[in-house]
Amino acid sequence: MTTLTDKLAACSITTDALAMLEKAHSDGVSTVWDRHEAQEPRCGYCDLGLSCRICAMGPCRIDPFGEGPQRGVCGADADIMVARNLGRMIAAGSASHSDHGRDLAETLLAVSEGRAPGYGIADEGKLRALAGEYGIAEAGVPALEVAKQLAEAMLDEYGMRKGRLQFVGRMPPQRVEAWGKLGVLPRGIDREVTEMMHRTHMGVDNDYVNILLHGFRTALSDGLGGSMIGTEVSDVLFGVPKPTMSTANLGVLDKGAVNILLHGHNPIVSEMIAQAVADPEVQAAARKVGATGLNLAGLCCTGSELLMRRGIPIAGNHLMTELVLVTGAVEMMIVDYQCIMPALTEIAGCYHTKVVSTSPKAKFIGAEHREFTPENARTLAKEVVLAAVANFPHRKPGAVNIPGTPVSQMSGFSVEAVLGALGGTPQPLIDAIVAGKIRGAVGVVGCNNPKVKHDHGHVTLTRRLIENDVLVLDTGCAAVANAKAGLKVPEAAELAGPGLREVCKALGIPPVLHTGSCVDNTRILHLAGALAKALNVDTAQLPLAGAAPEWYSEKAVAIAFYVVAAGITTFLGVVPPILGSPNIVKLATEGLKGVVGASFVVEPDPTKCADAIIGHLNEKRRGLGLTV
Ligand code: SF4
Ligand code: MSK
Repeated sequence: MTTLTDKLAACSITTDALAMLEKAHSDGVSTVWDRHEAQEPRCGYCDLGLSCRICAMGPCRIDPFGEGPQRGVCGADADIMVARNLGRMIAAGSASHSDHGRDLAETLLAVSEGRAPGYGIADEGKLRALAGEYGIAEAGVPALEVAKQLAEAMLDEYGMRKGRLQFVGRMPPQRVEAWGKLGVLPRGIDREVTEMMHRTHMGVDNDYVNILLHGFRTALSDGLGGSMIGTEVSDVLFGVPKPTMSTANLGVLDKGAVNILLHGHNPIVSEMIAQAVADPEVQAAARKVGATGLNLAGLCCTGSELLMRRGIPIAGNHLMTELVLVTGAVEMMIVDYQCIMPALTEIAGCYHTKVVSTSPKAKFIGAEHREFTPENARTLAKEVVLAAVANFPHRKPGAVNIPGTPVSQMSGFSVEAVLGALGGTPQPLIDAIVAGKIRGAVGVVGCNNPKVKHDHGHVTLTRRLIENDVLVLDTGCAAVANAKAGLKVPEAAELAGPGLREVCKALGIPPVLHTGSCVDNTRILHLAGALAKALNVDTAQLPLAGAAPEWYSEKAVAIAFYVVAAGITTFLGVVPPILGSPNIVKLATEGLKGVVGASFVVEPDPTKCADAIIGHLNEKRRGLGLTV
């Protein structure tokens, strides 16, 4: 008979999660795992991508066993249905990241026009370098004027009518030429997303290959457009991340302090909250209510943004966002957008936690809405933080349980920091790869998903890769998992194979480099482009791979598509809803190799996945004439 302990143990590999799952059970709080279980058995048609509700002649489904209907009412077959569904996932993911990037470009514009008190240009060097990339004359021009021109040029890229996105130039000419021949060079960001929605309307693009090609174009408008703008403008406004020490897991909460959690993706609000917390008046208010002070911690990707730039500790990733509330020690959770489960307000209501939403795009029933704009952010941040302080006396002391001891981590590996650690050029990395000390590099990215034991995929895969001399760059929720497992301190070099260990020790870096949040996967893309250019080869020739062992989000689908479009084979731990179309499965896993020089591999077992990645890196090494 399965006991409760066995049942909970199957949910997560992390001790803080398990402790809070037990507490949730005794507190009568249901979590994402309970809701996941309640959804079983899942709809087999949807799982295979064989259901469609795009129009009112439907909903329709296709029988995968060939006995029932083989076409929807409009005549769509399995290939069209799967391609349309996948295309819409890519469009939604690209739109999410890119809209985040737009908010940053608009904030940069507001700063340049003097409308954003509290914000400023944190890195003028980066601002001027970006202006140079955009062909904006900046020498002798005041920084705010440069910022205005750059923000306008970036915002123009959203609705651009002709040409191609500026950051395409970061990729090697061989790759750009291949995209040109395929007709997938990304044009305006909004244009590609809109076109995907158009093509997947009933009766428009009825060729599954043509839909998926536009999927690449849409995803590239995210990777070399909206997401990359998000990353680069965040660096200009808040600083380019540098290697910084911090901590991770639920132990970062402080029993004596007013605990404020920042959750979501966009640093615009969280940076202002971080400033407000440092205000002496706010600190004095906290002491007045009996707290020792204020304690800020991050969750998910907003957490990564704060961690990378300010060293603010991170409490957890996607599946920890409910469990952190179960500690009973959180006065306030401030959210922006994306990956914020609608269940959070109900769970917060079981304790004394206030949830504050901040974006007009993301409101929550049960949350207090305080809308942040560039103009009001500084004043509002202080008001919101003072409201968190006022909530401290409402804490129920008997309900508080903060599990675990924080684990140390080193974060902050922007492209600039990686190149800085290498002495300013990618050459030492190239030398280490050529010498076989580093077999290759893999981006381990993406979410958690209750279909996978929490953090098991990320940590098992990453450990095996570094043991085999593979340098890992991680982002988002994968990065939190690896930090909690202790893989992101320089001492973790001892867990790496001999070659990688030697390189890490020489440079004083961990074998797993945190490059940021979900939008910051563009840093990995940028680095891949720089490596390929330095070697005068195509990105597809390099010993690189992408991996998303626990992905759930449409944004992850967009990321996977732009990574594969860049010629980098990507390994997925969760099966995407495409199995209903054998033609699309064949195209994704085999056919694409001849088209973009890369493919998708689905391998749910993280150990087998690591071995498959190592085999793939070896094949790329042989292709370059390197030893294996
Ligand atoms: Fe059915 Fe076609 Fe409408 Fe989809 S688009 S719901 S398959 S009729
Ligand atoms: S937060 S998109 S669960 S990585 Fe970026 Fe994590 Fe995935 Fe959200």
